[in-house]
Amino acid sequence: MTEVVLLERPAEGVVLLRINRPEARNALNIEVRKLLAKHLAEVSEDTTTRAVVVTGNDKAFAAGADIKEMADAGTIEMHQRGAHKLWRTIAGCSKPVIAAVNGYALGGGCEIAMTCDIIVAGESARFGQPEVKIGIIPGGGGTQRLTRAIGKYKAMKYVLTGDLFTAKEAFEMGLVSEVVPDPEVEGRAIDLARQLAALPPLALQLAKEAVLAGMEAPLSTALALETKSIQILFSSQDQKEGMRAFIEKRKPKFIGH
Ligand code: DAK
Repeated sequence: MTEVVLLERPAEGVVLLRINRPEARNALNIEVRKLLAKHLAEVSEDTTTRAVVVTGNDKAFAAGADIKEMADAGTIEMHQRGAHKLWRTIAGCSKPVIAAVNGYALGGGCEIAMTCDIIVAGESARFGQPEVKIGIIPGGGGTQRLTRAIGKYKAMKYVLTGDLFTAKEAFEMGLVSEVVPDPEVEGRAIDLARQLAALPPLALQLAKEAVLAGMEAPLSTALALETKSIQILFSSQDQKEGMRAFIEKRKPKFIGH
């Protein structure tokens, strides 16, 4: 049987997770969701992995949850399938996660991209939350993360109409970090991951936590969290090494604690 999520190591410290159901536009069936969650939980714990790239293929990052698999499901079955756990695992990954998006990122696919920390999109990528067209609403964070990323009135338009939007529009609205030519998406995401893999992991982890937790908190609480986080880093060897290396005009060698 074909593995529906492939794990590759394209560079030192970098893990690439490739959703691999091209015949179904990478629709997220239970198996894909379980494997993605499993790999992400493992790389979160693995000290040799410093950054993660999640990608699909040239036609689809992921066209959403597998409609054929859920069409006849009832409430209790949907609850027991625990789909919501996947998005939580990605958002909770302690390493930086980069989405490399070519083709369609729709519904649950767009929601996966939005739980990543950085989104690199190809020029022809298409994003959207088209769930209303099949009688549901975004259920993997789309009503909330899209609204926080692009604001109420744009998010409301896309959530209510189900219309798709382009990579350029996504970039202009603040949903995408970078737009590059389609063939360069994966390479650019790996380059970014390699760049992150060379940086002190504790600093990256605390920076990610401060941004994400801060987004949910009042400004004063978020600023206090930031202050505590920077203070904690002064106990790390990587902080001593980074600053000494700067002063001694040499390249730092980070060890991860
Ligand atoms: N599910 C299942 N199969 C899909 C699929 C999907 N989402 N998307 C595409 N496919 C399949 C097609 O059925 C077709 O299969 P065959 O007919 O060859 O067997 C094959 O992939 C190729 O698709 P097309 O022929 O349609 O290819 P096109 O290039 O013409 O169009 C497209 C690509 C992506 C625009 C189109 O396939 C499309 O509109 N797909 C559906 C997009 C969509 O509606 N996505 C939202 C799904 S709902 C939850 C949390 C989250 C969710 C649910 C629950 N809980 C916490 C409970 C998430 C829900 C969703 O994402």
